Amino acid sequence: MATEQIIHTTGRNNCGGRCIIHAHVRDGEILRLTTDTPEAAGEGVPLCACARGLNYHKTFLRSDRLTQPLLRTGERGSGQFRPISWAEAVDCIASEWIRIRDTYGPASRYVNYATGVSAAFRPNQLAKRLLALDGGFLDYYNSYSTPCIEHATRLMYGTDQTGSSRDTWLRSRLILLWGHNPSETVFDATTMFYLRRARQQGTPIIVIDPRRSDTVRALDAEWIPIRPATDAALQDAMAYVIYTEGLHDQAFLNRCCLGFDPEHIPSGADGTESVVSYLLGHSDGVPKTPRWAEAITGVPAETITDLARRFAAAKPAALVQGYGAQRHAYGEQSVRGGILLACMTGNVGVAGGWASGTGYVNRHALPHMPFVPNPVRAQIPVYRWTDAVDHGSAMTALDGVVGAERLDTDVKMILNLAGNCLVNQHGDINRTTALLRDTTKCEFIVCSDLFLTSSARFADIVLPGLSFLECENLTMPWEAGDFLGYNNRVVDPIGAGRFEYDWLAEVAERLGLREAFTEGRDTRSWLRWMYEDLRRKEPQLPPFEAFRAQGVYRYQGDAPVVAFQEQCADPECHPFPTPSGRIELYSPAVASGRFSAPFPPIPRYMAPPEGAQDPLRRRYPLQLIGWHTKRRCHSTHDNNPELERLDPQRLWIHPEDAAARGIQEGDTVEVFNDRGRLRTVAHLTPDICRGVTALAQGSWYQPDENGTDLNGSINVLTSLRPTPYAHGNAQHTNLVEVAKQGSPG
Ligand SMILES: Nc1nc2c(c(=O)[nH]1)N[C@H]1C(S)=C(S)[C@@H](COP(=O)(O)OP(=O)(O)OC[C@H]3O[C@@H](n4cnc5c(=O)[nH]c(N)nc54)[C@H](O)[C@@H]3O)O[C@H]1N2
Ligand SMILES: Nc1nc2c(c(=O)[nH]1)N[C@H]1C(S)=C(S)[C@@H](COP(=O)(O)OP(=O)(O)OC[C@H]3O[C@@H](n4cnc5c(=O)[nH]c(N)nc54)[C@H](O)[C@@H]3O)O[C@H]1N2
Ligand SMILES: [Mo]
Repeated sequence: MATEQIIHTTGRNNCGGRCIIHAHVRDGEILRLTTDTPEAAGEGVPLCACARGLNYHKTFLRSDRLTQPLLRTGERGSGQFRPISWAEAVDCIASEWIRIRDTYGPASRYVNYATGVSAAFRPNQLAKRLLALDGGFLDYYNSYSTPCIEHATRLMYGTDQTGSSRDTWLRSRLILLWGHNPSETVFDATTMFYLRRARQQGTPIIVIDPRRSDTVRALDAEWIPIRPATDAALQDAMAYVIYTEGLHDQAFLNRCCLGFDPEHIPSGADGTESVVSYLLGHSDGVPKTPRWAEAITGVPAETITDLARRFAAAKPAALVQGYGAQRHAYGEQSVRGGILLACMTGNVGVAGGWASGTGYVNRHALPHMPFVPNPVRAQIPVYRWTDAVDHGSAMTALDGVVGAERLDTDVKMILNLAGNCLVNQHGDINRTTALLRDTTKCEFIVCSDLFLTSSARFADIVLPGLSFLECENLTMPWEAGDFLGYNNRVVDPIGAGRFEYDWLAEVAERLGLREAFTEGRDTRSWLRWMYEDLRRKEPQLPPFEAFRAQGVYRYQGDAPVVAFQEQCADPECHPFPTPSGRIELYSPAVASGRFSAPFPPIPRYMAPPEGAQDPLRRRYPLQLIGWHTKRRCHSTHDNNPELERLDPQRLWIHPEDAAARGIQEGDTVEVFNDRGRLRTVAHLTPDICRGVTALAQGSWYQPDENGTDLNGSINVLTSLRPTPYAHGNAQHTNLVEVAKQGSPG
């Protein structure tokens, strides 16, 4: 019998982890996957895989894998295809590519957001490279992850590098995790490592979330339940308590911030718009007291007062934001409110404090391909790609178009490579699929994936890709992970699957661009090229072959980082990179800007559409949020039944809301609003606020003949309404009704 061999590799889907995987292989078969250990990590943070990581082979090496290229034969979306050869597929792609370019112009071509291969050599980026060489394409800005938190952070600090290294939490006296569930939604290896340590040494941790999340349990934390999309009201009331009780750091606000009180409002602006005037009610007659906020948030006034006092008194204290509270209508405002509280308590620029906002810290450069400029300058916000298909040529700056006054064409070709945002992960699936079904709108769609996903079903050509176990790549963790990984090939490719680079090179050949596209390199030589390029900036990296054999490199000897130390100490000599050089609590740019919905110059609560206070609640009384479950990475792993046990797909509903509807634990229920309807199982739990329901995002869309989704796929209920400033996705802001299956409704 052949001996067991261990191949070192790392994950590359879009969970922040990018964990270390040791594949135990014999005779070309994977026996099992193991992962990092504290012993192997030595002084460093262990990069351990979770249940998903240890089940990768059971997700990816399955019999439902796509094995050959497919050409659509039925209506678009019908799922009817016939197998074709790679040569036919490449010919068809090249001829449609040229036809659409020559008929509608290069800007009619679009590469969809896709994170299935979140590595340095990335299918969607490679497609953009080829399109840029061929006259250009319509690009996007933003992500589905962080549009509001990034825009709001940059608005106030002028940069998104607001993070300190996570080891500084060991100096915090109090940690607030705001809309953040890192025990389940993995951001990186370091976050939970340091939160656990902080907790072990006795630091109180408070989680603010509509659900009692895994993080509350894992860290034995306090839980403050809050109605979704009302965070800014809680923040306003905390700010009110801190200010009226004199607990704020006036010296810091005077030195570093713009617009806290009427004295620090820029000249020419209306003094009644300062933060203090708003909090005290000078502008609208409503003081933002804890009682006022209780009615909106559902958090008792006493709890709010107590939280404000504790946060202001514990110096230093860290208010750490996840992305859950910003994936909402007016999601920008919950971010700005968190930053305001960090400033008011002087926790910026302090080890153990936290500037709030994005919290990014990039200590090391990332590997990347050479940059090819895109001749098309216009860009759209990513969440508005469906608008660009429907009526692109009517879109202007008011719709978030940048780089041009307006678009000059609709989108006519979409390449959707290693992603499920064409259907499953985008909002309002019923509207999106109706649009995609119309072949006079978007004329040509190519999808490359491992499975016939709901997105792939809407393609004209479906191509079989290769999973990370079958090909090589360079992997980077999210910002705070401080390591570089390598995908080593573990098993042979399945069927006729190919890595996207190889067929894109053949399309390039048909366009007369092979040499320009490949620069004569194959995948391995590009990976080596990127690595050597990086090594010039990061000389501590080992030689390529040694790195490849290890599968991972952990950076050594990094000093702790504290964001904004210099700026806070002396903002005259070290201004913040904002127009005023100060932290802009009040934004002159916003005050003079134009937005598609009201957007105020200061952090403050705005009642959002489909929020807790929307009169639409008379018809759809329950708020519905999604979250990122441990059971999946977005939609990836949904077809792996072994992981279903970890967190079965079901609707969280409060027992009182369930009783009012005659619903019991385990009942099949229908969840619906004007956009769609889905079926799932009810889970009655006091671990969610009354009036609120929750359903993990990412379940595979499986409609019946009436269009009711049978698999609990939340995006049949979500809206495409963009947020006012970032034009971001508010996929957690929804109003719905729930009924027991079979009951009227
Ligand atoms: N297991 C797993 N980990 C992942 C991913 C995954 O798919 N699976 N995806 C990765 C990616 S790409 C991303 S962008 C991140 C996502 O990271 P996040 O966006 O932070 O994750 P979410 O689960 O959407 O939200 C975090 C928490 O916010 C809560 N929340 C929702 N609405 C509100 C609100 O209005 N107010 C407050 N205070 N809390 C609210 C949710 O209940 C949830 O517990 O996770 C990454 N990590
Ligand atoms: N309602 C709601 N919707 C959301 C979110 C939410 O919180 N709520 N979160 C949003 C966020 S933060 C994000 S980042 C997006 C993520 O959305 P996507 O980027 O679409 O992520 P996945 O759903 O994981 O889709 C990845 C696809 O790539 C495929 N794949 C995996 N590995 C490979 C490979 O090696 N090669 C190829 N060719 N294919 C591969 C998988 O089968 C899967 O179909 O979803 C967004 N959608
Ligand atoms: Mo994301």
